[in-house]
Amino acid sequence: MKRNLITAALPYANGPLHIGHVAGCYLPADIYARYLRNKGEEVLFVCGTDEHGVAITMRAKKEGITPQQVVDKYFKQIGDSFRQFGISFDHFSRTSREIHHQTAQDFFKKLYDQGLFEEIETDQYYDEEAGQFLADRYIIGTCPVCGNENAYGDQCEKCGSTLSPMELKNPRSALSGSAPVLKKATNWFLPMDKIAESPEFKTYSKRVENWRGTVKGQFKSWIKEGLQPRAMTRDLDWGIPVPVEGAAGKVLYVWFDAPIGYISATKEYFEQKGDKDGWKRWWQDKDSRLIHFIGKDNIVFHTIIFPMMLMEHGGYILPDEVPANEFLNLEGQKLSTSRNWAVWLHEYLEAFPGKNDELRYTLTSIAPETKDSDFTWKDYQLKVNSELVAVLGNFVNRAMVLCHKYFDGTVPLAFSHDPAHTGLQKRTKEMIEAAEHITLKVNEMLAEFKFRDAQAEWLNLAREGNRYLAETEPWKLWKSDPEAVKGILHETLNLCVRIAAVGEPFLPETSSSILKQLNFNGSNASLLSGWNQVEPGNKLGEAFLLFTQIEDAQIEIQIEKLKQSAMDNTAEAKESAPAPQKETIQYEDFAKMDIRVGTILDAIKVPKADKLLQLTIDTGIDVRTVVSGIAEFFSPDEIIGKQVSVLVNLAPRKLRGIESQGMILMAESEGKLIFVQPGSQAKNGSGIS
Ligand code: B3M
Ligand code: ZN
Repeated sequence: MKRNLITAALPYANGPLHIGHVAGCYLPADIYARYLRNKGEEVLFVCGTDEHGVAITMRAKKEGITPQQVVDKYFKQIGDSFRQFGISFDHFSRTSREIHHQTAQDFFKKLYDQGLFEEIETDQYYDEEAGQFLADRYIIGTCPVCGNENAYGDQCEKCGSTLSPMELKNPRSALSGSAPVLKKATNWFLPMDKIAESPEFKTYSKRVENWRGTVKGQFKSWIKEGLQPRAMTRDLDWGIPVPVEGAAGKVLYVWFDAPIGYISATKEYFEQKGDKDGWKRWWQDKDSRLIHFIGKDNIVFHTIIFPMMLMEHGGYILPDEVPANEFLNLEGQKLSTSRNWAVWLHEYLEAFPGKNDELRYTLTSIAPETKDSDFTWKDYQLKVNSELVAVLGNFVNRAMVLCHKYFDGTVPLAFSHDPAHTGLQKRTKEMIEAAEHITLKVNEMLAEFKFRDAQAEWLNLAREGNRYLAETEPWKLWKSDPEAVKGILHETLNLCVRIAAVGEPFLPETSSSILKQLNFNGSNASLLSGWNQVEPGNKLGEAFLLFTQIEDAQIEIQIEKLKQSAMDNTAEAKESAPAPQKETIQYEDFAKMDIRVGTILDAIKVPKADKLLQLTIDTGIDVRTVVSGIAEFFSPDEIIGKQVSVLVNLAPRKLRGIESQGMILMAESEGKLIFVQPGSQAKNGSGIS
């Protein structure tokens, strides 16, 4: 039997997990691991946090804490969320551990000693004020493609172009704001161009043919465009020191060390078990399969760079499958950490306690396996209420309640060969055959990483069950033919077991709730071994509802929360830092201004001027016309009757042919205009000073 080594991308320890991470990587990996375990296969499922790279240092800068504090905080938070959500890692590690530093350094050293790396000197941006080289993300400048003045050295977030720091116009350092200078630095490059030509890589490339479309597509396009040597070391101070002489101040490229994290997590797992060499069976024995679950932005690293590292090192197996997912959107928009446009896993767990499976179900039902997909709260509510509650929960509950009602909560006898029951038995046989067929299909789909289809097919078991009960109507037979009712409910209970067993990878908590109601304790593997699982005479557990309705109010809170984020984002975008104070004036300068309280008597739009309103104002001194640029913020109707502050001795000037005699005082706040008014009603003409 094969060993299955399953990895899930190491999340950066720079922020909490959101549902996009879950749907794209951790949930499918967990489903697959559970599926294989239930089949009785050997599985090792590893993960951990990725604690190096600029992602971490940027976060530290933003939060005003040290990188170490950042990774400690998020290692804990991410690990806690995974545990609470029930992702079944066999081991969850972190790349800051000694065992990982050692493993990554040894790995690098071996490749270095083999003479694999090319030592190349390049010009790198250096911040003289901060006294350090700048990672691509730390260089900001004008995008050569769209002119965005705040493009990063690796990417312009406005137009999406991939950039290199040298392409930016007017580069400046994100650390000090100063213009960086070019300085020569030597780094070690992985000769990807050469490795791509090796027979070993060519052989490996054949595997890619069987992988998902996007994975294959990206792989091929990288190869076609021609691979370039890529630096495996960086001039940074956060990371794993490069273990060779003359490399002071350099660390391993985060994408060199992170995938090695899978190896060190395996090592750590076995070390803790007292089996020091155990990891080798998983990484170095050809009877092991290596399967990487990742999001689509990590494809090149897992299908090209890491395999190249493994094959050049020698002795390692190469990935058998890389089921990468597309992206999940939220309410029609891209998930975004910085814009807080996300459903955070830890917040979900808090807001919906005991509803892990409801989220698992929804996310799998929209798994972005072949294209980007969209999570909406309405859809979540609909799926929980109309599928989990109405189909699955309803079926199991009917089965349980009927058994409690008629058989005092024990498992009834199966059909005997009574000729009177031929028709019923035929119908029962059909139900069992349908269930067997569905089971086969689900398993086939799971083996092919089609989790969304597999889950949808699985729910058909409950649909079969509901149909079976609706057609056989045991409640109508009870008086006339209790033996028939026994047979029907006996098989209904067998179907419940099947639902629990097949559904465990998707909804593990629900599966165990069903088994608890059936008072069953067996392994999932044994439950799948055949149809007949329930024992007549056995006592059932108490009946309880598997799911409850998601109410509108619950969903509205979540939708409101997102709306708030959207509003904060707009306000933030419009908000500019308060303008610096103007130059000092004397009291006499101020005293020259004659500002009075006035009332708007009339307001009309100025034709062909989007921004202007023509106001008629009672200033207490006279009634006059003021033209004001407030039309985008107020409609004429809503301001008539309002008291305002008017600068009355401003020299008149013509706007669109209308003479404006004065100016209304406005406060500008977060992109909005607000009237400056007396705190309570004042007499028109009152002076303001
Ligand atoms: N931390 C990137 C990411 O979260 C990275 C994955 C590492 S897997 C070895 O997208
Ligand atoms: Zn751009």
